[in-house]
Amino acid sequence: MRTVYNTGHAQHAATHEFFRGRLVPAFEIPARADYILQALQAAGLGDVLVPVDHGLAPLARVHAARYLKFIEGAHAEWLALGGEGDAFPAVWPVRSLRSDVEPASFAARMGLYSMDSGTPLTSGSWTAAYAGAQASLTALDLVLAGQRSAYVLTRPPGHHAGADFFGGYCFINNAAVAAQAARDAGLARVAILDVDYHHGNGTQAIFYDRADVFYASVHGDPRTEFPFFLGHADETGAGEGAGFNANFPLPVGVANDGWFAALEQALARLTVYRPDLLIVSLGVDTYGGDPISHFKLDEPEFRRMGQRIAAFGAPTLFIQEGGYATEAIGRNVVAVLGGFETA
Ligand code: OKP
Ligand code: ZN
Repeated sequence: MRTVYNTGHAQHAATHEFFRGRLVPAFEIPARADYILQALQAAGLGDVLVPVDHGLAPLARVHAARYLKFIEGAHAEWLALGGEGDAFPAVWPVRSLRSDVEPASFAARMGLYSMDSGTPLTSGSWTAAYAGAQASLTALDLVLAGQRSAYVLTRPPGHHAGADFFGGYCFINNAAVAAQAARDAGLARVAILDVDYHHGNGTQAIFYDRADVFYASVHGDPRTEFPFFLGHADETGAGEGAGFNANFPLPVGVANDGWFAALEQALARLTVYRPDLLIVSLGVDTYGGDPISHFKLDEPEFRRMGQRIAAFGAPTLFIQEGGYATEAIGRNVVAVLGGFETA
């Protein structure tokens, strides 16, 4: 399997994030991708390619133009106002406040275009996130050209980013950009299988009223787990998209067989859907050793995951999302991809 590697990922390098009212060392760090790259190369998984620039237009197919413009220039605005280091939002347009009028204030726009205070916006966030979307589009091209699969090694992740907001460490929704590009290339049905520990609220929301992109997710129950405000089982799609969204929230502590039982249910839905392309939002933060997540998957289960996804039988684009047990992330990702390859 070929990998497209976001060589610009390290431009997004936050040192700290807000957690329980304090700045703590960031979890979503460049070393994550370094470990994955090392493990891929040690395993001899396949060629590692660099992204081909497809421009801004494919990003603008899923993100609002004013949002992309804001993210591109946000850190420079922050510095111009005397901000130091990474930028964080502090005020949000919650219920009863207006989000249709774009404020002039930078602080207000930071809140308008974000969902949490846990996502540092750094000097290189835009560069890294933009390159990640390009890597996703480049890998999609490989699959469209007939490859059975491809893997996007990128960070920051994407699945929490909505059409016009960042959050949950995410700025550009790579899976959504790739799914839309696949549709634009003529594929009739695209499925996104999100196996990250966290529900991909951004991906779900982007395609919620559409039947041409099915979103299915197995994740920690939002009653207790981030992103808290989306990801319940009763979210099944709306309008033309009714019946094309499937959530499988699981309680904290779920281990191997409990997780795979939910995966079977998700895949059963996708089997009926018969997608022309399967995009896997590949978070390995379901691992028992993950420092911010609470499932208990053992290392061998990641191989089983890859084998099971291969058995689904669709052309498959893996896109890296979460996974914060940094020293184990490479082994877990390679196990999924290797399991897929040998199945
Ligand atoms: C991104 B992805 C922990 C706070 C958690 C948000 C988690 C985002 C996970 N200190 N903040 O889905 O892996
Ligand atoms: Zn996650």
